[in-house]
Amino acid sequence: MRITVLTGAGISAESGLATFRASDGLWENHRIEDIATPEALERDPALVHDFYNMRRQKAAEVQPNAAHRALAKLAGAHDLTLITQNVDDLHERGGSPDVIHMHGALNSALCGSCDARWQAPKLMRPEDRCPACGACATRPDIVWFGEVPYHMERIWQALDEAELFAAIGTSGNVYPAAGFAQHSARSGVECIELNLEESANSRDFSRRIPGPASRTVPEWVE
Ligand code: BV8
Repeated sequence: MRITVLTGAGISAESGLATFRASDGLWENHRIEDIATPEALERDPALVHDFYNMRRQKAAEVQPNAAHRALAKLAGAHDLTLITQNVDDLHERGGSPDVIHMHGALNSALCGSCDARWQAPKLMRPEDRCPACGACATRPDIVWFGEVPYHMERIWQALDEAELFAAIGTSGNVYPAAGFAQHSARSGVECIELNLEESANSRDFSRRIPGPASRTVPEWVE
């Protein structure tokens, strides 16, 4: 069966990574919408680098949970397209072979000048230089608010061609990801939501499986 899955911060919550809602969308009294923007990097590069250095460090310290591992198992039994809004690498470390990071990845660095990408160091600093062009324009390889998400062509195609769409651990607040269920439903795809609580777009799903992902996802995959 062709299955398309979208995951959000909720799938990594039980591994110990804070979700955006749990932290009230705040970090050191800054709204995340105010840090996760190109303007924030311009205004206060040290603050933005610190925010991502802290999250890169934390993501390296935690382990994938049963939900990540269950999706890796699903990939072995079905034609699965796994799309994640998350920037951690827990899907990969949980065994998923092909993960579409639509909002980028903590372990990747990007040159704002020549678009080169490389493995991000543990700590990125404003004065770092691009290894390819030497410009002092390095940034986390993350899609910020106001920027175009990665791999959208492949994502729209996977949403149209799926026989089943499942959203796991996302509050449905950020677009275009929050519109994926509606998009798939319009193509006649069955949409299910596995989430701890109601999300902003629960009404877009024909079925909901409430509860913690580390229990609901392995049960659903079974
Ligand atoms: C774009 C990387 C154009 C950064 C992120 C007005 C209306 C509509 C849209 C807009 C608007 N104004 C502006 C926009 C566009 C904007 C947007 O949507 N803004 C919002 C605030 C309204 N979007 C953009 O700018 C995007 N770009 O639109 O470009 C375009 C459009 C289409 C096609 C091409 C181009 C780019 C947005 C990307 C921002 N970057 N991440 C970083 O990580 O630092 S967003 C970030 O927050 C996440 O990636 C995710 O996408 C989003 C929400 O996070 P969630 O994953 O849902 O996590 P959250 O904490 O919110 O929820 C967790 C859920 O898990 C909860 O429901 C909870 O109950 C559940 N849960 C908790 N524990 C568990 C659990 N579930 C199961 N088990 C558990 N144990």
